[in-house]
Amino acid sequence: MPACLVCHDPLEPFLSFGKMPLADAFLDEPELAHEFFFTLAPGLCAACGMVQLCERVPDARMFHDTYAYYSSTSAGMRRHFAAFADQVRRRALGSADPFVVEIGCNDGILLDGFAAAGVRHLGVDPAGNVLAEAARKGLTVQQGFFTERSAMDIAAAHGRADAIVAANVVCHVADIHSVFAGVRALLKPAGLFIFEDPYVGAILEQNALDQIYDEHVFYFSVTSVNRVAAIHGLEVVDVAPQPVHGGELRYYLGVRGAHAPSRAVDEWIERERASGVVSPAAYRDFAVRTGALRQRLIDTVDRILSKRHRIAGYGATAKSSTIINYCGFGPAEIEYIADVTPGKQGKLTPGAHVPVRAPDFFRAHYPDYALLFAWNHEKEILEKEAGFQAAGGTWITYVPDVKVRSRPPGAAA
Ligand code: JHZ
Ligand code: ZN
Repeated sequence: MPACLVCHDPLEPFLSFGKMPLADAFLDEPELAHEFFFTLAPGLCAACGMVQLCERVPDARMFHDTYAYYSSTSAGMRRHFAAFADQVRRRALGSADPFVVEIGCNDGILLDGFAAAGVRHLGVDPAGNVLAEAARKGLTVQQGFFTERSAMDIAAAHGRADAIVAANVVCHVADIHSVFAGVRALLKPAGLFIFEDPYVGAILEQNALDQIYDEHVFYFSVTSVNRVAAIHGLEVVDVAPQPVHGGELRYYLGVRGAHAPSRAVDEWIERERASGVVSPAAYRDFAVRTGALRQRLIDTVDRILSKRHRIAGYGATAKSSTIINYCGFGPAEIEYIADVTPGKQGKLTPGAHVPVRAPDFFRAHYPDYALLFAWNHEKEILEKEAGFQAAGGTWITYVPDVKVRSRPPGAAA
């Protein structure tokens, strides 16, 4: 029986995807022979409420110098992070010479907002290639994992931080105790630890099973985050929902007693209790619903192919690895996936080995149907690719359910 990474109680798996590849491990032909697989199975810890993967992949296998995801590929996300930086500055950076540390800064999409305002900052990330992009922009960065040890070194070298921030990172780190202990050591007594991650309540509500993959070790709720925080002398003092990545929560944590928690914290915890977000039944239902959703997507694809229509994908997301491999699709079903990331283009997707192509290739080879794997960027992509529908193409989305989009009025038949 696997054990909870937070409290060591037994975990109850509620779903198994079987053997899955690493969601961001795009491959060249010669690499196919030694592709890495692991058992993808999320579970709930009934004792502390933390949802997490039962089998974990070592950090260094996922986060290294050829990391596939560059955060700055979406204009909407650049706006989101500019507003995030503004908010952190207003709420936590009032001292004379404030210092902010970002855990997992990637290409610097969030640090940009601090640097532009002249705020002393440090970004830490193990992935050298994305970090080089941040350094190229003049941001102050350091390569490595954020651990209790490295946090103490940062405090010794730069002083303690007014704010520690992270986006789509804390839920990626199996050694969550090292991260929280590091935060406690590095944060000023009145400082704030502000981070955001996909909200498990949104995953349940939207049947977003493709949020489950190797890098997402944890699926947080306010209840579960507050319990980990308490172990390290921290507490959640505010919570704010964010409309990005399919529904996230931004958590504000302080040293216990340093800030009065807002009413929102209790309200969220009560809502989670009432809606069952921390109870096994909700996850059993999720497994049943998403199993049916998978079948509807397979049937939809089969129906389209039986009419000899062509399907391509859009957005070679980490999420797409889960849905594509879970449905058993390959290049016979999905001809190619268009993606703007240069490092993904020309490669094959993990597990299914669907070729990744540039968006220009999509425009030159429109399929009849395009499966939108970057469904969280729907507005941005549908606007950018308006020509596809105008040329008679049809989008398919699958969150919260399979939807074959009709063409906009006035489009060519
Ligand atoms: P997107 C990654 O997940 C991995 P992914 C990671 N584990 C995580 O938690 C989240 O990010 C935050 C492309 N694209 O953001 C770029 C276009 O081609 O949904 C990306 O490859 N054209 C860290 O991969 C992908 O789609 C566009 O116009 O699921 C989007 O990936 C846009 C907007 C995106 O995250
Ligand atoms: Zn637990």
